[in-house]
Amino acid sequence: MSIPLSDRELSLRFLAMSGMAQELGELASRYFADQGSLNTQMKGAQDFVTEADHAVEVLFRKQIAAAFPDDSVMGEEMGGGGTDRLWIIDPIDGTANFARGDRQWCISIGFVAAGRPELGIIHAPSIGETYLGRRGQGATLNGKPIRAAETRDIRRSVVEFGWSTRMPTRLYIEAVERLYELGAHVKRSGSGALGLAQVAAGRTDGYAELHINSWDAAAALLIAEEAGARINEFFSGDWLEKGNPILATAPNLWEVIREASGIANAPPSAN
Ligand code: LIP
Repeated sequence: MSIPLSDRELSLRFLAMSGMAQELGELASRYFADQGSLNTQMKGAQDFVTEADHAVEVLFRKQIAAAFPDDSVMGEEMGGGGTDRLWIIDPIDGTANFARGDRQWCISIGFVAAGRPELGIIHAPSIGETYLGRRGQGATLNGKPIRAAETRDIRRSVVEFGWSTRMPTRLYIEAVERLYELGAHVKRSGSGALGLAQVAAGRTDGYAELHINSWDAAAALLIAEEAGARINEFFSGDWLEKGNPILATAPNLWEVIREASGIANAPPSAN
């Protein structure tokens, strides 16, 4: 049985996150600025990985080994596994954007203790935004408190619906059509973490995706919840290894968006 982290141990990690993300952001931004030399590979259709993804994750692992040697790391590019003190990183979320010089990308880092996220940071250096959240202590954007939107009318809403080849495109198109028929405006930015952060900041009224990976979502979903958004039970079943469907909405629009998206509140339990 693991010993629960003390408030002081969580605080030390929370205080360290911003500095670590800043250093990682400076490294990523150097690659981003040199698009002509950026080495980009394809993991599958519309699934990109660049040398920056790998370099940022390598540096993050060095940061954690130095600062918190007893903690574990799970990353999109190098894998890893769960203990009770687990860092989850997507080194570049929105890689397709990053690889084309589009500024909508970020570094997403979550910290999980006893199976649930306690801390999260979304650092987007190209757009000058850093989102932070700590369970029970709210969420901020560039140090200022943020809250989910109060929107009540779906015909005034903006909903982001993430897409990937991990799920049938037909299901995606049908869900998007249902939202448009209700009067919502539907968009997609290509970064699930930034999309969830927009819900936390009250700039959009929902983020939905039929499947998303743990490293994309762990930090941003905690931030959205701490900002007062309604979220589905993403952190259930085998979420860490297999991901889950995801939904985060402005509280007044939860039912109508959940219904139209086709995303159940409780994702499928572990297989
Ligand atoms: C992205 C996710 C997004 C999904 C994209 C892609 P990546 O992560 O943030 O939610 O729709 O297909 O998976 O690959 O840029 O780290």
